[in-house]
Amino acid sequence: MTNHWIDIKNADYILAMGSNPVKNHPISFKWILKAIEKGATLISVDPRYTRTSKKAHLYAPLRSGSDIAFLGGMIKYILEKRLYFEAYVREYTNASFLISPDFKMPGENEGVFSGLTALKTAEGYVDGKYDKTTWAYQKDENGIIKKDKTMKDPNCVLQLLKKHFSRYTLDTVSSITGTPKDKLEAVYATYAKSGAPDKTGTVLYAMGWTQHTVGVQNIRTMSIIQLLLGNMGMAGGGVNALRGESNVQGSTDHCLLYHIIPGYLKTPKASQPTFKAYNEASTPKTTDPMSANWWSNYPKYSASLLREMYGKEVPLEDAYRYLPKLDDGVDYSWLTIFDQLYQEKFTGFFSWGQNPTCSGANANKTRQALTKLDWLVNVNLFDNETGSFWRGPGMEPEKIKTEVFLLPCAASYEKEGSITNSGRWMQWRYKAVEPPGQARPDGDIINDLYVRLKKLYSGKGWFAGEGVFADPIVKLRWEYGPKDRNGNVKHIDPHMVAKEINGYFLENRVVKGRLFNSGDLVPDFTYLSADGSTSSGNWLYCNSYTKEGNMAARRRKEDPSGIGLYPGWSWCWPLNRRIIYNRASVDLNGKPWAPNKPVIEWHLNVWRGDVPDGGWPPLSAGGKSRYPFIMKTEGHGHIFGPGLTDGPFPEHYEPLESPLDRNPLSPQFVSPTIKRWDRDGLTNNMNMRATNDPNYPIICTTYRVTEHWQTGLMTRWQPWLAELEPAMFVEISKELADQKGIKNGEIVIVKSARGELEAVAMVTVRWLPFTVMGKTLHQVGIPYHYGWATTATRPYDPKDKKPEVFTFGDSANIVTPNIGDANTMIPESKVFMVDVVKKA
Ligand SMILES: Nc1nc2c(c(=O)[nH]1)N[C@H]1C(S)=C(S)[C@@H](COP(=O)(O)OP(=O)(O)OC[C@H]3O[C@@H](n4cnc5c(=O)[nH]c(N)nc54)[C@H](O)[C@@H]3O)O[C@H]1N2
Ligand SMILES: Nc1nc2c(c(=O)[nH]1)N[C@H]1C(S)=C(S)[C@@H](COP(=O)(O)OP(=O)(O)OC[C@H]3O[C@@H](n4cnc5c(=O)[nH]c(N)nc54)[C@H](O)[C@@H]3O)O[C@H]1N2
Ligand SMILES: [Mo]
Repeated sequence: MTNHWIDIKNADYILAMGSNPVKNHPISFKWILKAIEKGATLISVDPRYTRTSKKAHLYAPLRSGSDIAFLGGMIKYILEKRLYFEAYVREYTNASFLISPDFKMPGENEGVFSGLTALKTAEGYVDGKYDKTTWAYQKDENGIIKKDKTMKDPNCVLQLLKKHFSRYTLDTVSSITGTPKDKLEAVYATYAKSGAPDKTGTVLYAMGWTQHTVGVQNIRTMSIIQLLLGNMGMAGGGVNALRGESNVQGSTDHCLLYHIIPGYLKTPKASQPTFKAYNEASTPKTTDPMSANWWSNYPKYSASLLREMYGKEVPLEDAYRYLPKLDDGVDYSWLTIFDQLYQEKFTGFFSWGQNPTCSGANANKTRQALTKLDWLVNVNLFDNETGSFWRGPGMEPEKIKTEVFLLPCAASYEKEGSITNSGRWMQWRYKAVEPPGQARPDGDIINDLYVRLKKLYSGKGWFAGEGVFADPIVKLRWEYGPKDRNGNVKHIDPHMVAKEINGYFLENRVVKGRLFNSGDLVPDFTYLSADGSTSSGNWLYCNSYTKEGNMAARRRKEDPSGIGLYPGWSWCWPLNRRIIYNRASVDLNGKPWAPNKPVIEWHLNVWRGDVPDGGWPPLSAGGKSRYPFIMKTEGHGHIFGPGLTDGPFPEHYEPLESPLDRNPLSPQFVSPTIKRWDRDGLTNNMNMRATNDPNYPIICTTYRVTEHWQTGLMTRWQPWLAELEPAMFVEISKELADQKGIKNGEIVIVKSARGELEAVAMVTVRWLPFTVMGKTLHQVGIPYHYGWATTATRPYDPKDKKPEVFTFGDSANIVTPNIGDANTMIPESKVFMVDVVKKA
């Protein structure tokens, strides 16, 4: 979230699109209701009429996978009717920037942007990669970007945007999305009202937008709208990802994903052999003196991270050499890892706090992949379908070589530590009860693993001489708990970990006129240094554990801002700034655009309110000021976004599995730059695809219910919850049910090119057929919480021979496709093709 949960109450318009907050983020609704009480309008856009739709003032359906068309139409509407917030767009976004005259857009270039190298096939380009040379700003002789502040130059971003989206007429959009035209217009007209300077609109999105081959571009389309309407940096505005697992924000900050290391630093690449080369490649440059270009501080953060990992004794270049490197052009995402497992490129696998045989797309392939391992370690609260994969449907245990270990671990209430929520708030939590039996906190399991690995690699003791390239492990600093006589950490102390993440001075230093001694905690990241004199496990969290104590544990309830910032409650990154990009919430003189809900204000030559995005004076101060979007090299919000792999503007492409035989907008069928698993290896690799295939004529999506949590490990064996949602079901419209002769409550089979799933038919008015390109299309939906281990095979209580409620079903991922987003590789679990038939 650019903003935070409580801030939703400040919105005048709330668009829940690509999410279902009533079901999946119920507490968010507390703040949505507060906004509604003050007169806000709630809009729900979802293929299915959800509980959020029920609460909304305005609901519009759309066919899964058509959000870019839907929102592209909104961009056209805003531009044509001049409903954008002109001063904001001109001063704070790159709308006025001039783009290279060689840049070409899909409307004039066979459905793709300029610079594509790809194979041409009957369905357009495939296996493509963009050379982004033409996606460039025009610059003057000093390297400063050329601008046209009138935004009339045909090569300026605003005019290009207008031209690009001029193709997204109401008729075209409606025929792609299946949304009636009056609904489109109603949503556009309502949301566009948030473009008034003192009005704000927020967007709440989650997996309905991300789990697509065009997932990142879905979010980009909305980000463009938020910039056009001047909603970024404002109270009640922003682009707000309602995040999933309770600490997924924290784990992403600390490097859950393969392409980043803590604090969104870049994972080193093999082509960057030295720390110098790595820093050089990672640090953006600008000649514009008005741009803060915050990432120019990169070397300070990377050096401090290496110091945390390897300490002062190891030279920075050596420490860098110890880090694993990515090969160029290879991705190490979830789909790729399981494909590699499937191809027997791994011998062992730690499945840590996950259940991939149920959560991962194309689950049959995932399950097969596990049979090819020598060993599997399942670190979990309970045994699950992953640890017991060899017992699953269709498995022949006697033929499976994989040795499985279960390491029981403590649940969140059985250990101390922090959780960072979607609003970037790091909140400290305490241990409530002791873990049962042999269960231990994850940190202690990792610590044991480390102590033993170190012993193996150090060439001492009973495993002597096993270590190859031992230094990266042996020299690792490990100051995470009290030590035993051998210098090994006995157990993890979460406070020591939190302090390491914050960082220390490693030498006595005077910085900004203050004296610090070696061993002092660093007050915030502006004190970090590139010369190796500071450590910090994550620069973004520097300031979270200081001389004043554990900031995340704070529980002060005052709100001097009056807009719900609560600066003394826990701590949030960066620097306790509750709304990021907040310098865009004021005019050039530092006066709030929305005086009724000011985030910051320039008052008597200082900022008051939230922690400002940099302390420089407002833009009217000229050279002493800095542009507000400080994380962008050019200091401006990106309406034109040249950083992505699949285009600087969003463009509608069909999902990999589509009910159509062509893209209504252009000759390019699906995104040209996605990795087409269905093309390399085909069926022998279990990457099947069915598109425009009469055997699979129905669109399908997957989603959540309140009663279950994820793959259901923690909820399916809870008798009350199981009673409420006992079984895999498929929601199907009355029209489709009639056509198929299916009755409510009957058992049906949902089948895709990859597998078959039993489900209870839930015939409902919540789904309506779509009219797309003149054809009637049906969509169905299935929840993703089930697995093959049910209470029929495993009772709630081992002593309980006859459970009262039987759960049944298997994972939705039996039927989902093996395809990922062009930028992130998240699987396209929100749209694919199936058939639904009565069980014989
Ligand atoms: N009770 C409960 N709460 C949860 C979870 C849980 O398992 N149980 N899981 C948590 C996790 S990890 C996450 S990531 C979040 C996910 O939160 P959400 O993203 O809200 O969850 P979903 O229900 O998967 O999907 C949201 C909606 O997307 C719609 N949808 C499907 N296709 C499309 C499309 O193409 N476009 C649009 N606009 N919408 C589409 C679906 O109909 C669905 O209503 O929830 C979190 N909260
Ligand atoms: N078809 C389809 N597939 C999806 C999605 C979808 O919408 N549709 N959503 C996707 C999303 S958003 C997500 S986040 C993934 C989730 O995918 P997974 O993370 O693989 O699934 P979970 O069921 O959340 O697994 C978490 C496991 O952690 C265990 N656990 C709980 N607490 C702890 C702990 O403290 N320590 C350890 N070690 N284990 C613990 C739980 O028992 C559980 O088995 O699924 C994805 N898969
Ligand atoms: Mo998630």
